[in-house]
Formats: sequence, C-alpha cells, structure tokens
Amino acid sequence: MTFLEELEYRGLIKDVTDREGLEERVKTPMTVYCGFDPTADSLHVGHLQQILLLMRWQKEGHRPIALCGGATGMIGDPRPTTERRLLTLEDVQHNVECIKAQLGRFLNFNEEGGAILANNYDWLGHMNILEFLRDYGKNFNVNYMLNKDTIASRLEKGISFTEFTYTILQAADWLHLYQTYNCIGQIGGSDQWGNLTSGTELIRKIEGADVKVFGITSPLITKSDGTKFGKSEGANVWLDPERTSPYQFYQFFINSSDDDVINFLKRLTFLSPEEISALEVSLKEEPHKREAQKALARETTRLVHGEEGLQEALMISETFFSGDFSKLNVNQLKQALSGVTSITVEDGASLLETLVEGKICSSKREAREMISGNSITVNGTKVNALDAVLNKSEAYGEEITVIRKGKKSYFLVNFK
Ligand code: 383
Repeated sequence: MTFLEELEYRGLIKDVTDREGLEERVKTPMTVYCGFDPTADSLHVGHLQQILLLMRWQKEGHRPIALCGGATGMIGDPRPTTERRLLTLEDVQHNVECIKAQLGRFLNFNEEGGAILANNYDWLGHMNILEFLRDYGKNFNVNYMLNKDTIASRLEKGISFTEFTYTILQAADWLHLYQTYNCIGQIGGSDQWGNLTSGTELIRKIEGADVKVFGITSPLITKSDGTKFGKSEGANVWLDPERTSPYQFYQFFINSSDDDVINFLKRLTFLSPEEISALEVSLKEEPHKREAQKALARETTRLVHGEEGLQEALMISETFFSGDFSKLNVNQLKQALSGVTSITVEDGASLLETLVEGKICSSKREAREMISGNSITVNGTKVNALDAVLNKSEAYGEEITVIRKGKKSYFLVNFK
C-alpha cells in the first residue's frame, strides 16, 4: 500500500485539491501543516485524528508543522450556528501555552527536518490593518467568500465582519508557511475545506499558478448511532489528564460500540491493517471478549497518557471487577469514582440511613433486606449488621468510602 492508499484505507481522505498531483508529490518529502485554535486550555479527542495524521506524515518522512492559532484564536473560525464570544488576549495566550505543550508531545522535533511548532500570533499579531486590506483582502472576492459553506450557512442568522474575515487570516498563514518553510500541504477536518481552498487561492494569486500546493481534508469522525463523537455524558473528552483522567479516557474508548470500533481503530491508532483485520475477526467471532475495544482503548490511552497513564487506567478498571479498592491511592480512587453517585454524611452515620438517604436503596425495607442479605459491601468488606455505622477513620485516606450494592452498583460516601 502506498501512503495515500493507506490513508484511504483508514478513511482519512475526503477531498484533495489536486489528488493526482499529490500522488506524485508525496513520493518525495514535503512539509504539511495543521492548525489548532486555542479556544480552551486543552485539546480534546475531536483533535486526535489530525494529531495522528501529522504523526503519520512524519513517520512517512515528511515534515509536519503543528500551528497554534494565537491570532486566529482572537477572532474565531465561524461555527455553522452562532457567533463566538471573544476570548481575552490573556485567556488566548494562556491557552496557547497549554496547547503548544500538548502538541509538542506527539511529534518529533529533534532530528534535522523535524517537526515545527508555530504560533500565528508571531506574524499575524502585529499585522497592520492597511497591509491586511491591501495585500490580503484585495485577493478575496466577497462573492467567492459568501459561497463558502461556513459563511453561507451563517448568512440568515448573521455573521460579524470579524468572523467573516477569518478565512483570509488562515490563508495568510499558509502563504507565510509556504514562503518560510516551503510548506505545500495543509490538512484538516472536512469543516476546514473552505479555509484550505482560501489558502490555495491566495498562494496561486501571489506566487503564480505553477506553484503546486495541496489542501487535504479528512471526514469528521461520526458514530453509527448518530450521537456526536467525543462526548461522554454530554462533556468533552479532553487530552489534559487534569480534565479527563487517563481512566476516564480509557473508559471512553472501551465503551465504543461494535459498529464503530473498527473505524476508530483505523483512524485513531497506528495498528497495521493486518492487526486491525485480526481484531475484526475477533469482533465477529467472539464479540463478548471486546478485544477490538480493548486494543483501541489501550492504543489511544498509551498515545495520549503514556505507558504509565495506561497502566493506571488498567489497574483502576480492574478494581471494578474485584471490588477491592484498597490498592488505589486517593487520587486514583477519585478518578475511578468520578461520575459515581455520591452522598455526604456525618462521621459515624448509620449505614442503613445512608442507603435510604443516598437513594442507594428505594426504602428502609429494601435497605434492611440488602444488608441482611449480604448484598452490601463497604470498602471491600461485606457488612451485614443492621446497626453498622460509617466511620471517617475507616475511610480510604480518611476521605472516601465506597459502598457497593449487589455486584456492580457503586456509590461514593464523603464525610462532612
Ligand atoms: C487556524 C489557523 C490556521 C489553520 C487552522 C486553524 C484552525 C482552524 C480550526 N480548526 C479546528 C480547531 O481549531 O478551527 N481554523 O478546533 C479543528 N482542528 C482539527 C481539524 C478539525 C477542526 O484543529 O476538523 C478538528 O481538529 O482540522 O475543527 O492557519
């Protein structure tokens, strides 16, 4: 398989501005970039596909540029629905630092011809308004801009002049990277097509028609049940371990459906086509083993959180099977139990009362039956005394008490 064939196989190519030209050009090393706007202080799983793509280009011998949009983040790429709220310069600059540190971990910057980390604030941040209008704006026909999907979809509800100009800034970036590093490729999700073609147009107008540059989009990741990829119970799945713990990150991927998992393996891991085929066979023949989901969760967690993060996620997952949380430290316990229903009680509170108050049991009667029937475990120990109490001194780290009802339901008790 050639490089492009492999990208096709993985479902990573949607549109290319000059596909035939690219097939020829990728045979020798070229420089390719992808941009990430600092809209938050962390990237999320929705960015992973492009991060891996930059890595794939680098593994193939090309030079990747990861661009952090310190300037474009001050403006905001128009969303299909509504205008964005402007971030302050301080917020953007803080986010830039965080995101640059994250991007820096995925690529190899060392070797000669290694990756480059760029910030467009360096060249756009001090551009003069007259320069912008004369040197860049003059190359964009308003009619042409109005036809771009992201702008067209906003015309009815309205779009500010500020967001309207965004695509020109992104085009200016590519021109700058072309002139500085001979960067002839830009990749992005399919939502970036309009911005990529703004760039190819600008470069053609300034540098001449015989300059060959390539805009390459990949399909956005979708889920077979129609819900949005990248959210877990409505919240984003972040790459920052402080926001989404390695355990939660692992859980997000291990919960992928049978219908989605092969697609995700192709796009979000470096497993070979042969390895993926073997997992596909396992998925068909022994779906209960969830080998494909395990491989996906393992590969993505290792990539983002390192071997250590993966081992921690595996260990925490394991405790849910054994019910024995004693091996975890308080921090790991919190990871394990985030999202688990919790109740706060006084030191020495009655277990029976807590079961009812915390709605762990639906009535006092059920609570009594559960306790006497050996179905309640407190911190890994069965409790069958109806007058049992919950003591802070017996809590993990004198902080956290875990109640298990039956085999699988967990509840968290905090003390006042
Ligand atoms: C800024 C300046 C450039 C080139 C690109 C940009 C950012 C771009 C954008 N990208 C998205 C983002 O920042 O808004 N205008 O969140 C996302 N990307 C990638 C991919 C994706 C896109 O960072 O489809 C998902 O992750 O392209 O939505 O000179």
